[in-house]
This record gives sequence, C-alpha cells and structure tokens, in this order.
Amino acid sequence: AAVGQPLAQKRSLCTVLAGCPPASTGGAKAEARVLVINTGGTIGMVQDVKGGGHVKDFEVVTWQMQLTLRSSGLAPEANKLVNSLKTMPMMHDEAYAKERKLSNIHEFPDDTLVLPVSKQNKRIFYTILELSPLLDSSNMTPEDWAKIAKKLEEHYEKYDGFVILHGTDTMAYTASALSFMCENLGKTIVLTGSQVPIYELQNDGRANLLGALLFAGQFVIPEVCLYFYNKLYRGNRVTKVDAGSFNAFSSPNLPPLANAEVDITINWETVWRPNTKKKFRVHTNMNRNVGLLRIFPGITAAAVKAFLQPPIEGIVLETYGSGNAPNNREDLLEELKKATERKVMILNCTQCLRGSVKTVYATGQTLADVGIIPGGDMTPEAALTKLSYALSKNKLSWEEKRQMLSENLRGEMTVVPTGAKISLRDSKFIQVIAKSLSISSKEELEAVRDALIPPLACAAAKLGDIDALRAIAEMGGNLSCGDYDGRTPLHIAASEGHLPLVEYLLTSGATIYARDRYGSTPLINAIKFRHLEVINLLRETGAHLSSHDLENIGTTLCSLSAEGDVDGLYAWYLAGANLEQAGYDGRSPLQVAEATGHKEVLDFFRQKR
Ligand code: ASN
Repeated sequence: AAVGQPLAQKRSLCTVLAGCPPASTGGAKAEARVLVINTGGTIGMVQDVKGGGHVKDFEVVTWQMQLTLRSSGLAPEANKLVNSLKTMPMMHDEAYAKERKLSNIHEFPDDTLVLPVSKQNKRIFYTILELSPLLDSSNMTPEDWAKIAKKLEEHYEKYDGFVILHGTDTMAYTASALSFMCENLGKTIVLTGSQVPIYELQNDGRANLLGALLFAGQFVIPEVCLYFYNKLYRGNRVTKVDAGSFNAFSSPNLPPLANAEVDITINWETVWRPNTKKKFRVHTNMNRNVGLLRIFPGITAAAVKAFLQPPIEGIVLETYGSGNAPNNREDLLEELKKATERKVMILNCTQCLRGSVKTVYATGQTLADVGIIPGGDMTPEAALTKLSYALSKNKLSWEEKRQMLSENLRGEMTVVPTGAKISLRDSKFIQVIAKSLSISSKEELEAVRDALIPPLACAAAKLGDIDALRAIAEMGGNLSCGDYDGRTPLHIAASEGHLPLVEYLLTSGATIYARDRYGSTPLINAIKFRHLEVINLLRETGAHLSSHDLENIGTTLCSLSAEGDVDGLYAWYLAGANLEQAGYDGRSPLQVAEATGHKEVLDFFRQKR
C-alpha cells in the first residue's frame, strides 16, 4: 500500500488534468479501518491474586493455576489491552506502523494498531476505544447496550467495520439487542471475547480478536455478528452453550455465516441484506418491563399471576417442544388470557435448543387461542430483546407491535416461504451450461452459478433492466455480488445514472459500501459521471466519502475549478466533500477559480457561501 500511494496520487491528478472527472479513490489501496469497542469481559481480565495485586506480566499462568485462582476473582483491568496487543507481532506490525506513520495523530486516532498484511492482501488498521468502567458481562444492562449503540452511531462513518469486545456470559443478549437497535445497518459489526484472558499462555482471545478484525475489515456483512472459535454467526441466532470450552457458542437454527479455517469461506446466501433506502441509526430506549418465564410441570397459577403483574408489559413464555403448554390447566390458561387481554405481549418460544414453535398439537394451539404470539425458532435471547425493542416503539399501536413481533426483522427467525420457489440450482439455463462443460458435482455446478450470476446481473444493470434483475433475485441470485472486478450491479447503475434501478437495488439487498478492485464505491461512480440524483439517493441511504476517497480531494477540486467544471464540483459537494480544501500548492478551489476567471465556477462558489 505504501508503494501504491504515490502512484494513486499521480493517477487522480492525471485523469483530472486530461479533462476526465477525478478517479479520486486513490487506486486500489487495500487498507481498512476498524473500530474496536472494548466493553470488558474475560478477554482483558487479570487475576486478582489473594492478598492483592495482579499476576505479573511475565508470569505464565497455567490452566490449572487459573482454575484455582478464578475463585479469587478475574476482573477486567483498564488501559492494559492496547499496550499488550502492541507487543504481539500477530496483532501489530510495528515496522509497518512506523513506515505508515501511525503516530501521526492527524491521520490516526490514539490507540491505533495495524495488523500484518492479510492473506487477502489487506492492511487492517484498528483503533481501540475502551469504555469505562470495563465490565464483566454479567453486570451489563440495557443502558450498556445503549452506550455501545451510541458509540457505533458516533463513529459509523469513520470506520469500515466494527468489533465489540464483550464478556461471553451475556454476549448473546447484547448481540441480539444490538441487532434490533441498529436500524438500517450497512456495515459489519462483530462481537467477540474469550473464555481465557488474552494475557495467558493458552488462550482463545488472540484468535478470536484476530478473526473478528479480519471479518470486520475485509467483508461487508451488514449484520451484528458474533465470532467465536473459527466461526462467524448471526448475532441474534446464538446462545452460550458451554461454560468451559473454547467452543462456547452455538447457533442451533441457522448455520454459521462464515468459517475461518485454512481459508475464509462466507456463506453469502445466508448473509442478511438490508433492503432499505434509509440511513443507519440506532434506537436506544429499550423497554425494560419484559421477562422470561419458563414453564415446568406443576407450575402454579399463582406464580404465573405474580410474574405477569404490572409494570410487566411483555414476556417470553418458554414452552415445551414445538411450543406446547398444558391444555388441561384452566387456572393457568386463565391467567395467561387475562394478561393478553390487559395487553401484556406474550411471545411463545421453545425450551428446546433446536427447532421451532408450531401449532401441530392441541396443547400448542391453546396458547395461540389465548392471544399468545408464536415465536418461531427464535432463541430466548433474541425473543426477549425483540420484545423489548418492539414495546419501545412508542408511535406504534398495540396491533402494530404484535405484527412486528411476528415478522422477521433482522433474520432472527426462519420464515417458511409460501408457495414454490424456483431455484437457480434447478434452472435449466445453468444446467445446460454445466452439462456442456461436463460438470457433474454439486460444488462445480455452484461454482458455475457463482461465476455467472454477477456478470449477468451487471449486464442487466447496464441495460437498466429491472425485470431481469428481479428474476435473478427470485431465482436466489445475490444482487450484492461483484463481478471479476468487484463491480456490483449498484456500481453499474450508479455509473449509468439509472435512478429507478438504484432505488430497486437499494431495496433488494445491494450494499452501498462495496468497493470494486479500483477502490471505488457506487457513490464515487455516481460522482465520476455527475449523476446528481443518484448521489442524493445514495447519500440519503447513508453512503459517504471515506478518508480514502478524500485523499488529494483539494487538488481534485482545484483541477475542476481550473477547468470550469461546475457539474464536477457540484457532484463532489452533494457527496459531502468540503469545497474549501486546499490543493497541492496551498490554494483553495475558489482561489484557483479567481485566478483562471471561470465565471460559472465563481458564481457557483458565491451561491455556496
Ligand atoms: N464472566 C465473563 C464475562 O461474561 C465470562 C467470559 O467473558 N468468558 O464477562
């Protein structure tokens, strides 16, 4: 990347001087920035040794020692993690940090580290933001979720992805809560932590943090994810299943989104797509009058009644098997019915680790009859936080909140599609091609499909053919996939200025943050071809210029000024660029316009004042 930088600068200057709009992206410099929000948890804990003090840095703590010590108390220690990571070559490349001048506080915030170059040829810079106080996750509350969410909102545009360091005990609750609180999410958020502190010899913290950084820095997986023991999960699908194993989490009803083993493999078909034209924002005032009630044989009506008393507004009822509760217990059903009539929201989830609530038994049907909402295959963590989220939507009516609870909001439950769906796997077209290439195995067939879909979708985007794109999507094709140059249909639609198509793609799962191999986003493409309406729409959806896009922006704007290119200046202005940035010789674009005397440009600057 260091070698690429001067080249990239030259390129954007040349294109501008040749009368073309600026490429501005700085070329294909493969750098990413990740914000790590450290909330606490075992990963950064140290042992309080009996009699005070901590285990010294150089002292190796064995598993056995640790088990005996644990009783005397592991607790998070502030201001320790960054310095410790700096000494680990796998977590920080000191030589590159010097070369890239990480100490330059104008470009990099304090506590920024850089990973060695990744297999995918990327450099990931990560900045650690430590919350205070650091917490054992057992001490976390919805106020702490709000604190994390606000940090995500505050720094959203400055980073490509986010990692949240968190204790494992309540990580599944926080991941589920954040998945609902983060509305219109377009970037990757990964929660991780560890079972053994990162400072100990045999620990899982280093691998977990490294894996989380690689995902957050290299892929646009617009979800709140959880990374643990080589697997990336959807955050609202996990539950902690093991207190004493590195393999602590399970996602019983959804396969992992990705595996990081010898190679990183991402299951793109499972990745959730945002389907929105709205900007990212966080919703923080979660309703706390919710609870989890697990039924058991012989539970008394008095216990249920007491649990459902005001101020309770909603509960997750954990039932047997596929959502069953006794239907021969009038007293119990009576209490539940009275509660739903008082508009207490009751969501039915199974006590089983795997499987879904269905109304196949009479014992399950009875619950639906008294107004209880079937919760599908949601985990109790997801159900509880969804309830808390839906109940806090004060502008919605009770019916609308009920509706919200039965919908799949963030991929937290499996919705069985109604009606037969054609699948690309069955598509004659692909099969004929596969046959002519004598492909027989499922893997090869999938490889052909994956190779063909992106250029087909890009060709449809070039033609502005929404119907063709819709057909590709209906057949299971992913409209976010890039072609051999990493160009997605949205890049093409933005370059062509095809507004309805851009609108369609944004509501069909396309990501605004995709960068092609030249480092360009759809927003940069729209600027390049001066498609002002497209720029506006992308901006409304949350697209923004990154520091990478803004390298040499002053010089680019000055060149446009010198050429009298008002449209070019206006495009950059709409995209959020600061028109006062000075060029390489210290002159502002306005000063250049004054020197060259382009009247329209001077008028433009006058209007913008
Ligand atoms: N008690 C710790 C926590 O949740 C457990 C861990 O992180 N492994 O903060």
